[in-house]
Amino acid sequence: MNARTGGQILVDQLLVHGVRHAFCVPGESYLAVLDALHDASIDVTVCRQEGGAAMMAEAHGKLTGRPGICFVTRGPGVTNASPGIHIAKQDSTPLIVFVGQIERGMREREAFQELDYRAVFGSMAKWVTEIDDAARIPEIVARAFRIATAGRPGPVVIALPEDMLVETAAVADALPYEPVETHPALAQMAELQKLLWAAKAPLAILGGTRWSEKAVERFVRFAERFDLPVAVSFRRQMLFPADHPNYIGDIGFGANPALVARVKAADTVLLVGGRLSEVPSQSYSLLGIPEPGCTLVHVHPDSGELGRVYRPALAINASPSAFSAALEGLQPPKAIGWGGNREEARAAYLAWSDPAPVRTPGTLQMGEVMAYLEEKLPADAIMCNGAGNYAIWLHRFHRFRRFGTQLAPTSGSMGYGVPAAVGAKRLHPERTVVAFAGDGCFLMNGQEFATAVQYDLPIVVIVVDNGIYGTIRMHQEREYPGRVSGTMLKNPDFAAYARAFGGHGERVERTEEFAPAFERALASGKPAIIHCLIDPEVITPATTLSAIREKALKAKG
Ligand SMILES: Cc1ncc(C[n+]2csc(CCOP(=O)(O)OP(=O)(O)O)c2C)c(N)n1
Ligand SMILES: [Mg+2]
Repeated sequence: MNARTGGQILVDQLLVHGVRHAFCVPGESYLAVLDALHDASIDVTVCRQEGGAAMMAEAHGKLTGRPGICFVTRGPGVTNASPGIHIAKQDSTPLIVFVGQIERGMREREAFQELDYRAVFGSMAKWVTEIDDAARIPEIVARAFRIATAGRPGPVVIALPEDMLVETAAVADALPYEPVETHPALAQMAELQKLLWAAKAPLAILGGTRWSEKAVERFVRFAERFDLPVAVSFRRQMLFPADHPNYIGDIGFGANPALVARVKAADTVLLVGGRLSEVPSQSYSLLGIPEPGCTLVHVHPDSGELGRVYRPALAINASPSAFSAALEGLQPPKAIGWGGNREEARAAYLAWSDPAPVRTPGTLQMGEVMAYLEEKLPADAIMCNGAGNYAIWLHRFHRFRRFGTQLAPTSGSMGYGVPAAVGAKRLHPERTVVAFAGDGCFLMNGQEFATAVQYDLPIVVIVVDNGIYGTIRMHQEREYPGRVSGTMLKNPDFAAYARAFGGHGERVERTEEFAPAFERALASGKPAIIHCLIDPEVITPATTLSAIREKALKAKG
């Protein structure tokens, strides 16, 4: 057996496990890996900041269900990557972050950029380890792939001491990892059928990860056969097609009050893949804790999540994919008696998600922009965003129709949209990729627009600029009306920013300017930014800053 360097062994393991992409910011700590990547059939995307690199890798995890791969240097490199690691944790996304590390013999002296990764990422990652012996790379990397994808997926951090990477070892490659599947038992499916037959007003809520296009198709078929209304969790719209008559909306920030009421009134809730955490549970108000106050069937791939917050009537430890496959064996009741529940819920969703009646102050109507995009965008367009009130336009009015079309952090991490779009376009160059960003959100990782230019990735970034950290200003006006503090922004010309980077830039101040600007952006064939200036008064589609302030002042008397 030939001896290889640690760097070579590591890259060979990535190839064994099917890795085709890696995202990095280089460091002198892992030159041996960069050297091994020189001749490997892995597309390396070099980024401008580790936060961007980790988010791009995380976006790959979301789109493929396989671990996204990121390489960063020690100390400041990996701490910069931490928002991507946190997103993977909260969003249940498989991700492996490799960190170049100081030499083994220098440990514990606080050497240059030395950090204790187990301590720093211990509560954020599923597993944190350091490889001390090049001969153990195949074993440890294979385990990292398993851990990142098993149960509830998440991030793994692996530190690679610099001297270990240049050491040679004669060791065999691992075998390709096989994701561990968890199937529901027949008896559980029979029990589920019994509960559904006894239900008066059931509905399903889909969330989490470990779904696939096939799993979504199977769930759609089940929902049709049972005439079941189906909602999705916060930022999980791609789990059920919004143009399907059984879809009744999402329970995210600012959810449709009619939908919230309907979930509260349901006697049977089938929660598949999600955890119904703070945001989708509307601050833990939808179901009782621990007794949910309805018949809760909870399906989750991690047994530790079952009964963690809510006590289910039936707990099924299975991945959404395996569960959806098993649903094919369920028989609906002969006469389904949900009494028009689904039709009513659907009508409420259609009314709520129609941008036509929305009128806001100012010359740029985002409702009309959304209506245009709905006409214009293909069903497989990938839509990305970070955090901020601007995202409400996308999440309320865009009809996500396919699996694999949404990249949105349930962790609420600002700055995600641009790197997610770059990652998506690298994976699917043939698809339309659009990122929504606020003026605050954009500049958290806007530098990755340079990465889009470097790799010739014509994404379209729609910057919704209201000159404020709007979300926080909204909360501020509610709690401290009229006392504006720490939420104002003075912004650059984002269209000129795009051009300075070698992309296409457009400035839009009026509704009628948007469509031609978007067409020109697409036609340019370049990464593009459409700088949309909206009135800061337009804080949500439904209310204004002044209205929030007045209401709060009145309440304070
Ligand atoms: C990394 C990070 N920092 C801070 C916050 C808190 N936060 C949530 S939304 C928001 C403002 C977003 O501003 P902008 O992108 O301009 O969007 P807007 O709300 O104005 O539409 C802030 C500061 C966060 N969610 N993530
Ligand atoms: Mg803003």
